[in-house]
Parts: sequence; structure tokens; C-alpha cells
Amino acid sequence: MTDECVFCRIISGEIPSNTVYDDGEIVAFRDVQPIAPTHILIVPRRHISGVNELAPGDEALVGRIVLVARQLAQKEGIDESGYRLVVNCGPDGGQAVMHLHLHLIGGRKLDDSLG
Ligand code: DGP
Repeated sequence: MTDECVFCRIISGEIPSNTVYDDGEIVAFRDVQPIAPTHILIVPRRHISGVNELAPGDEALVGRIVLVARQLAQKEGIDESGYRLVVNCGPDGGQAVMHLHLHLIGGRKLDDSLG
């Protein structure tokens, strides 16, 4: 937990969020600036700044984050229509919040472009 990290503050309950999943290790909440009908952020409770800070031993955590995304896609009813999972990394990747997160985006036809 870091005091400056907005996602740590959401996870601790200090900043309100629309939380849709919490298993004690992984938390998911709706993005405050959704770009599609479903736009959920799936984050580890432990503060990890981003992909570059992942370490050996984090394999299971990363795998579970993806499986939570799949579970939420089913719950949102977008598993058949399709969805996009995105992890932005660093300035060129467009990462604004320095706490590892996976975007689950769906509910409409997404642009073919990856940027
Ligand atoms: P990224 O660019 O990959 O770092 O995406 C960060 C996302 O986090 C962005 O889509 C907006 C979202 N976000 C930023 N601040 C908040 C917040 O306070 N609450 C929620 N729910 N989402 C936030």
C-alpha cells in the first residue's frame, strides 16, 4: 500500500469505487472513465507498479488476474460477443496509474486499431 497510489486508496476503501469483485488478493472495480459499456479494472491488492516490476513468483497472480477477467466477462454477458484485455505499460504504453491493472473492455464492437 502506498499513500500516493490511487488504486491502493481504492483498495483500502479510502476512495469509493464501484467494486465488482474482491477475493482478498485481487480486486476489480469499474473504470471511472469507461470507454465501453463494460470497462472494469482488475488489480492485485498488493502494490506492484506495473509489468516491469513483476518478479519470479508472480506467475500465479498474473494468471489469476486473467482468469478473474474471464469470469467477469461471463458475468457481464460479453464472453460470447467478445472483449479486449489490455495492460498499458509505461509512458509510451499509456499507463497513467502506476499500479498494475488489467482493463476488461467490451459490450460494443471495438476499434480494430491497437494504436
Ligand atoms: P491506464 O491508462 O492503463 O493507467 O488506465 C488507468 C485507468 O484508471 C483509466 O482508464 C482511468 C482509471 N481511473 C483513474 N483514476 C480512477 C479512480 O479514481 N477510480 C476509478 N474507478 N478509475 C480510475
